[in-house]
Amino acid sequence: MSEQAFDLRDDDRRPPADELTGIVQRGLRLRPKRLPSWLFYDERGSQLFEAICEQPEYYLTRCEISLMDVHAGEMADVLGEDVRLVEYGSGNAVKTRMLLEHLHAPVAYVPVEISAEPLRRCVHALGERFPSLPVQPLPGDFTRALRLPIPPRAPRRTVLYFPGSTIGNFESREAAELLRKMRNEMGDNGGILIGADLKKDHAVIEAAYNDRAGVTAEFTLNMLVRLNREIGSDFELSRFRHHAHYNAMAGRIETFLVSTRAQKVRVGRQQVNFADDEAMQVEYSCKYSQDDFAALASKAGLDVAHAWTDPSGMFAVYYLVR
Ligand code: AVI
Repeated sequence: MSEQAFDLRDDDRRPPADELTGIVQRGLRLRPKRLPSWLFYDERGSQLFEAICEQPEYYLTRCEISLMDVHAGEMADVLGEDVRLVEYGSGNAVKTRMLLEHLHAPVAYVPVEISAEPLRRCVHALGERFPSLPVQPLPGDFTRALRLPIPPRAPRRTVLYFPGSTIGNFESREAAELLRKMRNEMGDNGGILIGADLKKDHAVIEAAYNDRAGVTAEFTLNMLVRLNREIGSDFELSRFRHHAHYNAMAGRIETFLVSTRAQKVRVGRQQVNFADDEAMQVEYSCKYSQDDFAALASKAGLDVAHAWTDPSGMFAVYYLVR
């Protein structure tokens, strides 16, 4: 199964080393130190993320798929005929296929993806399964304004599909900004079909980010492997550990790389000091109750027209309209 994160930037689109060094140095000057989560997704990081999706504790992917299994037909009815489906990220072929399977006379499918290889794979896979569906790949970063390709015929509406709870990796102000941008792109009659993880028993959420096989820990530490390779930093992997905990007040998993001793790390021409037990923040995964999500959507001028949950009530997909 192939999941894609919003900010995948694998090797074909990585920023030049100088730029990357600057990004990392700036993050390490913040208090607490903080690095952006898109740094996870080099080629190895993307593979590890796929492996996370297979872990028994990581319920998100499984629950969203079972939700689609039950409700994709109903979603397609709500979206109606002649839809142009624009996917943020080139998509987990499984969920996208489940939706496309039910859509009524879709006008086109437009996967938006920053990395060439996942985009190519997606076009190929969907072309084989849906030979008569026009697929119009759009290489690019969906956090920026999109110029959608001219569709082969006039769609009745444009629906932006954003599965996977990737919206949760944005802090709430950024998430509202992204939804506002999506609102512009979907137009007056359009909509947004978006997956978001629900709040639940804290232990269940924490276990999903601390799998027993240690795949998530390897995923987190791989960020340092990537930096050592790409900008020549000298992070010593054995001197950092993965730590993910649920902050109930903020409603999010907060993931850190924690220094296991006082140490100095070289990043470009700078020496960076880490104190013993100092935590560097690398990811947020925000969790929303249905009410929280409606409030977030309303900040972007959007209403929840429909909400579906999986049979175990762990995950939700919302249809947002103006
Ligand atoms: C991509 N995103 C929705 C994942 C999440 O659950 O926040 C990334 C992830 N990080 C650790 N495990 C999974």
